[in-house]
Amino acid sequence: MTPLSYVIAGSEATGGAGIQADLKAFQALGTYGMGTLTCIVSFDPANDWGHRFVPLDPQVIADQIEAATACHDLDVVKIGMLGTPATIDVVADSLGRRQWRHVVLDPVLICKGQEPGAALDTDNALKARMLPLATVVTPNVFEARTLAGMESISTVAELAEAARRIHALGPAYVVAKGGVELPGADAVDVFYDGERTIAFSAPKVGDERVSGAGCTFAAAITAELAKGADVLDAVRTAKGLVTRGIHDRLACHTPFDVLRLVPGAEAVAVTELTLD
Ligand code: PXL
Repeated sequence: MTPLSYVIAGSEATGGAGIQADLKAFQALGTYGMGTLTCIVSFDPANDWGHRFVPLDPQVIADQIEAATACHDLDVVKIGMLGTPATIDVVADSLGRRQWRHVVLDPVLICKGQEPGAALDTDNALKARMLPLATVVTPNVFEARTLAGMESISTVAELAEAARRIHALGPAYVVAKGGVELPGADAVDVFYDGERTIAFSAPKVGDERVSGAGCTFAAAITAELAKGADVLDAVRTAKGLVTRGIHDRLACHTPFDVLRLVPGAEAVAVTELTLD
């Protein structure tokens, strides 16, 4: 049977992040991809590439989810940028209408250009309504800090503590991404499933953040889960693919490069270490 990968996320008009990145990852991993749009982000070249953010009408989001789920037998979904409490409500309600084998949540929190007040409401709604539905959640350091309620995260041990706290909020699997935010030669992600704490590492590729890495990581996990992989194998594959894509990054006129998936490129080897 054809593995089906489904994402509910925003459009990022330059093609680096958002649903554009998700669909590329779905295709690269040999799955049939489909997507529901929640919002449209257009960077503003005249304003330091800040985010111009337009949410879609909640009914339009509900209609898309209805169409996708009626057309295909879906059991795995990735949730990317939602952006407003109203969007979170409609997505949570729609997801709650059926059984999902996996809901992979990339808890995209802040978006430059949004009002901080609105962003706080959105963070709270995400925590209250989406975290309990998620089976896998993939916060970066900033998101892990916010969701876990920690002052700072600057070591792998603190990242592991954040993963444990987030696990207690609902998701069966937490993958907290250290990326370039933690010191050291390697980019370390910490996996926690209530029993095992496992560090996945690969050598850092420079010290700058690359656009699209977080989106591609969660999308790759989703595609592997759609293919029947278990979560640990899916995370390993996703990290190898994303690290390769960071090596193969595309330079552009934004101040940051974007991840690029080159067809046929071999995944980077990932090291695994059980902690505690
Ligand atoms: O990388 C986070 C992200 C996700 N989704 C959309 C985005 C961004 C960042 O720009 O625009 C739509």
